[in-house]
Amino acid sequence: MSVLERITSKDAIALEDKHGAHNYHPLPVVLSRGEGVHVWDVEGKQYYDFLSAYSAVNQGHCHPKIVGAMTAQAQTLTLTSRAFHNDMLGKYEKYVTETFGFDKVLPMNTGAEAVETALKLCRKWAYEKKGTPENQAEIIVCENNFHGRTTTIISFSNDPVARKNFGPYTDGFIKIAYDNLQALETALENNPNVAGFLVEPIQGEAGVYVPSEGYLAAAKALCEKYGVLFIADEVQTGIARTGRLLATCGNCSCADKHCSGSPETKPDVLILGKALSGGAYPVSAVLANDDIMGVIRPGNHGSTFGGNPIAAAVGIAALEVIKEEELATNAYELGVLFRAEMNKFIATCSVVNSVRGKGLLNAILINDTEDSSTAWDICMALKENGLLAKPTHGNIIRFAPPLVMSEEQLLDCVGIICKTLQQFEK
Ligand code: IF1
Repeated sequence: MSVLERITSKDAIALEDKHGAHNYHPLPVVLSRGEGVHVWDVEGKQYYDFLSAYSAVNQGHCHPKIVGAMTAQAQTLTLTSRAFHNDMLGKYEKYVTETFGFDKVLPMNTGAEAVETALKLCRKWAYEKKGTPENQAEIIVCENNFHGRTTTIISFSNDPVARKNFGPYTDGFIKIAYDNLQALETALENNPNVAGFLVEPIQGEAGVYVPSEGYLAAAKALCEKYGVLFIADEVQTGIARTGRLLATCGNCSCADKHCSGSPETKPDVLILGKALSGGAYPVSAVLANDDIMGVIRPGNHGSTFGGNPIAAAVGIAALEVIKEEELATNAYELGVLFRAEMNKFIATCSVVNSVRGKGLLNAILINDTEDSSTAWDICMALKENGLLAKPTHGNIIRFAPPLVMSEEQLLDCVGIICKTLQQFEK
């Protein structure tokens, strides 16, 4: 079969069903084109994308600047491995470290790899800088976390679907309640073997759970007090999604209108992925200062593709787009508008309980049980009405459009969402 041959949605889904592992349950829509905030299915129907590939496509689909950088690099040099230098990596490393305000970056490809890298870095730092006895290092994580799919990462997940029958699991993790400073202090005190605290600034998969005001700053202060690394997983919250370049913006050079730059939340170790490439290519990164990253020496860690020339070119272009188009500011302002409009609607309806989120990472809570199909049915109806979103945890629907949306488009989307929700009023 020629790859250029036209295919119907039904046939495309049948092919996946027959030949692909069943590790996903997608909405039955087959996309073949994307541009900006829109995607089109194989039959030509246009949709607003309200998932953005789980916040990877913040810069919008097929952004010409990112695609241009990728195409030019793909025609010049794609991969050298790290056995040799390439002329793009250093430029990218300078740009990314200056943008986020760290001494060093370690480039990887996927979010899970970057999380693994941060965990290894944290442990090695503990043994070599803190004097933790060999194999005793422990890392504190939060309940209902989502950090990826590797064996080690699922070892500290508490989602039975992601975890069950994949054991034996990796030791060395302590799980505490999210958004609970007392739990963090209890886990830190009287345990000299704690090496770090790994946290999502907003829990995405858990249903866009925004912690209390001041939680991250206080958590960082506790980490400092007990001499452990504060590690932020900004794979989903980073790159302007929550209305600032980072949810934990420190002394970076973001210049975002709504970011006062709060060094009190700046992580010791920052994990990025997804929109670091604008969704064009797998690009992830771990950033830290020299006193931490210095423990990594030749042979300790690596990846065939990490830091490849295409990733470097794409990474620079993707961050330039964020800055040039002031996407953090747009996400902030449209986020305020979206929640205000949804709250107006919620006051008049019984099908939605509440809306929550930050910037353009939001979720609505459907007024039904977690095991009901209501959220899924609403997403199917949204699809019919030209907007794509996906339920998370049964009765929650996440709304995360590309950040290149205009105010007019956002209000159009609010109209579609409210009209659709009205169909579910009893
Ligand atoms: C899937 C969720 C989103 C992440 C954070 C690391 C990673 C992710 C905070 C790993 C990945 C994705 C992966 C995707 C679903 C998705 C997701 F619903 F599961 F939680 F975005 F909301 N840290 N999140 O959110 O990055 O290795 O995938 O590049 O089905 O696994 P990755």
